[in-house]
Amino acid sequence: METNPSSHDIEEQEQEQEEAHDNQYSYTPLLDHHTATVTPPSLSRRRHLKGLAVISASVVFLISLVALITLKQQPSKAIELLAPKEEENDDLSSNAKRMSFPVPRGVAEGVSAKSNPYFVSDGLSYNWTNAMFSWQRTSFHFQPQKNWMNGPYLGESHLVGCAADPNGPLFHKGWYHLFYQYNPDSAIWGNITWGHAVSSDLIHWLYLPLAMVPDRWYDINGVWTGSATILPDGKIVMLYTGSTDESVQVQNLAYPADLSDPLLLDWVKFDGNPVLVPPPGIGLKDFRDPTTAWIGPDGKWRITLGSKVNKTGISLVYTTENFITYELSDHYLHEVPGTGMWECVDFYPVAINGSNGLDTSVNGPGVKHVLKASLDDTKVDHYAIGTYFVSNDTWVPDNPKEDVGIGLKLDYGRYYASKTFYDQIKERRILWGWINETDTEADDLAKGWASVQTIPRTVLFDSKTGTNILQWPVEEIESLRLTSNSFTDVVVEPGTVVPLDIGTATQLDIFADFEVESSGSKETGNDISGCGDGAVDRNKFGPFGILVLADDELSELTPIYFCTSNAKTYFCADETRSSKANDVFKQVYGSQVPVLDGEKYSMRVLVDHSIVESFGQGGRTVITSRIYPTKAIYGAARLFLFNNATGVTVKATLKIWQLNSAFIHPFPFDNIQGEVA
Ligand code: DQQ
Repeated sequence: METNPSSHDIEEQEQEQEEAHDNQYSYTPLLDHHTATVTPPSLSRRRHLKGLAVISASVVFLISLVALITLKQQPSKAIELLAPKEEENDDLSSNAKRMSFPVPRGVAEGVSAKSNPYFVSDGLSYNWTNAMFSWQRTSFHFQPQKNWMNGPYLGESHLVGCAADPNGPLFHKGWYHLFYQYNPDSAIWGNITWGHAVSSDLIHWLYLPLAMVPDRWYDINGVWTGSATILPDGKIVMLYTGSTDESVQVQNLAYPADLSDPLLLDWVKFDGNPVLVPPPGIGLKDFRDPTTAWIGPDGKWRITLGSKVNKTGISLVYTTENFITYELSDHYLHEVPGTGMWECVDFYPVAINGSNGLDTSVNGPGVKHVLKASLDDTKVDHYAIGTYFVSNDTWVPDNPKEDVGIGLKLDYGRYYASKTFYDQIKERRILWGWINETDTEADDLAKGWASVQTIPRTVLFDSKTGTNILQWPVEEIESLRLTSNSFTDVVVEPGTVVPLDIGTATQLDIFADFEVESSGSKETGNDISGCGDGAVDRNKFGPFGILVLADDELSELTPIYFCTSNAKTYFCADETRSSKANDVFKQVYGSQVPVLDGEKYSMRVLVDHSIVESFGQGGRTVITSRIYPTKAIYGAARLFLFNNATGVTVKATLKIWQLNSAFIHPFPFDNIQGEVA
């Protein structure tokens, strides 16, 4: 098998960095910012001034007084910056909201334009090097194709492409197909086409020619997101949103030109497009992203798609018998006031008991339905579990307090526009999500690419809790496993960091279980709100976990951790010290995770260069981090355990695999023409 063309540069870098590494560990403990806050740098100066005041004349005393007033203001400013004390909220994104409130880039400037609604750079660009940018490219996550060309920053080779929402995933004649929102010309959103790649195992991918490009009046401003439906006779129907020559959002129909082609290379856009235009009362730019269709007992197919009415997010339902003419249901599938425009709605059944996924049309006893919406206003994917009533095409959440958009998030990290499909071969439902960037557009242009797809994850209903789904990396990822290290019952004392000697730590599959020594007290660790301000926020019971992508000096590190407060456990990822660069957005992400009686605290963490996907308690709570280290890269990246609790010892048991790189290349048409079936 061919090796990745960029791996030579990377190996050289790794060697250099490894030689520089002297293996002498000297660790500074993780900082406790409370201490820093209580003892602000100005305090000793204040004492000094007080002393002067005692022994000096009244003029000096007055000066001291002025100084004292000024100095008194400094600590409170520091506290204001550090303390998140807004309303108690399991959702830690409030940390980000404190930082800035720019208006998200919305429809007018291009839906899905790079738009972290919370990030405003201070304008200071980090001095990125080519080696740093190269290292960020992942090794086993799907990324846009490399286009080789001359570029201003990277010399002779330049990577180009911006990929976003996964579109129309399906399995056909031995191949998994992934389509995705793609700008083939630039690393920022625009000129949206459908990129296309195939894989026989969801891990190794072969890029194919673009599937659909914006070339008709009804999609000239973008071939936007859509979904595939496989009909009972094996035909494939693709419905997608087109942005018309007047930027109106319409739904279009496409189908494969040749169903016998396993690669589905050619797509025909239906002559009668568009098949749906915005109905009365719906904004011309608020009508997008049709789902996979499901069939009801009346033999009619249904689709749903996202919209809004004022600030209420809604999902419209249409029925159809032929995918050409449609009837709008007089009910919304669902609506949630205050959630704004719903994008990329996903709707599918899950079995209440059972380890298989369900095809999209399955319904009946023993089945619940998941409704997911991507909230355009916040760029967050939310879901809820409930019951679907096919008689009037409505869905009701099990718990109205945890309704779509106000309750659970699919992923608490950097993640958006996800979509599932049913894999009829392995009888599982697979979820894809888009990991977008948190650096500046200028940096994306400099490195020449943007965005990554998550590792495909299976989705099941969590029959133990009954309140959430479970997400887990597809089993095929295990084929990348190389050597492993095991550590049993590693004792991590309060306030310590323990190195795990596994060598380079940039491509890993980590399983870690933690047991907390009984404290013998009834305290519940109630002085931290959720994930707090990150892993530096301490109480008697935590936080504890691992530090990924850390350098030996711990000058850069990303803690993935558990934290107990108010008798609840939170699963968290703290990016705040992940990079020395200031022009990237860093956030503390996380949420409550159910830990049932008798369960250990357990996490699985996939590290792939700049992407960290973390699964808490078997995938009940998931956090994807997109981070940009400057030092903890190549051979300098290390893995540690940490326990920042003040009062308990934890025991950690880990199994850690080094992971190989996946083979992700253009399809070798020249070599194996005709041998793809
Ligand atoms: N991305 C597409 C839209 C969708 C959005 C446009 C979500 O169809 O609503 O690129 O990221």
